[in-house]
Amino acid sequence: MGNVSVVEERIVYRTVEGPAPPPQSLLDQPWRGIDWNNKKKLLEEINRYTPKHGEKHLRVLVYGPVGAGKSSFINSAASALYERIYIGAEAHTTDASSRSHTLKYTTHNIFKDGGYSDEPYPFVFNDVMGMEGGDRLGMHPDDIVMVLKGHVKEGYKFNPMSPLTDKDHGYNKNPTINDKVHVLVLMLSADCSDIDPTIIDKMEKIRQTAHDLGIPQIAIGTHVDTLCPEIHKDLQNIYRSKLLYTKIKEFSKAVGLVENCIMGVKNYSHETDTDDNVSTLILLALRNMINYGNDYIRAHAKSLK
Ligand SMILES: Nc1nc2c(ncn2[C@@H]2O[C@H](COP(=O)(O)OP(=O)(O)OP(=O)(O)O)[C@@H](O)[C@H]2O)c(=O)[nH]1
Ligand SMILES: [Mg+2]
Repeated sequence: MGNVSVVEERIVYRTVEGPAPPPQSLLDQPWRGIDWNNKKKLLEEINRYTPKHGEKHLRVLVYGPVGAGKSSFINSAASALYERIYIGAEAHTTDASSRSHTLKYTTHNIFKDGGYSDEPYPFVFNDVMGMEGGDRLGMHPDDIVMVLKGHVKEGYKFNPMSPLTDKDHGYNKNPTINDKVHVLVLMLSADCSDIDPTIIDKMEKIRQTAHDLGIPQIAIGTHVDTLCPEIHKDLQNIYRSKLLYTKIKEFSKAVGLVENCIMGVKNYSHETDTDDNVSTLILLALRNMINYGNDYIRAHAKSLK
């Protein structure tokens, strides 16, 4: 009898209040706090980094699936620092071929004084070919391992069918601290379906090598604006979006990184001028990369030389 009255109560409630409201797409409170007025302080912190342990620069390697936004992120970091749009690393519209557009191993410098100085910042980015599912497509995981250890010469053209060997012209026999990677960044589009399991397998080898070398690893979820309409409407909703919250949990499980090593960004993609909210998230990611890289170099300075 008791159960029946509970059911009746619910029926009465629905009748009086109307249909149940649609599930909210925003959390009441952000699950990660962001100071949206922090841009100036972030710029100061980034400018403060100076190499102290024998390195000329700190090297950040950006890898991930085709079209994730690797080249766009490098351009966005420069745009945020220059406070104007920069389009140096070739980013491309995603086309039907879904093949990687970045084929060569390229180091990108960002220049001081809003890009007007010829003096580069003491951190560089490497853009590599995108990863694809299957054995013979996209960046080979062995090539990324070569990059991590500093064995790949500038301008080397990756070949998915045959990874670099120590016999090749593009092989750097004696890498210095400046050739080696100090921070590994996995770039993933938040606005994509599940990551291809064969790509996850390839990532595992890279992740394990970086782990064995002690290289800090972070993941960046791009395309947050196309994932969630609430983020598209207002980027400050990024850590209130239930969709992104779920996505970051999925990423964390799939790629084996703890949630505080996963950040969301919206890359500059169609804009003709910079925006403080977009730049704040990019600079936060950049500031963390520099701090983690600096910690790593300090701890491993002897073995890196
Ligand atoms: N809306 C939106 N578009 C983005 C974002 N990041 C990148 N894009 C767009 O996504 C497309 C692919 O970006 P790229 O930077 O070329 O991607 P990639 O990872 O370098 O790709 P490959 O070098 O071909 O492997 C471009 O059209 C970019 O403008 C983002 O955060 N939001
Ligand atoms: Mg690219």
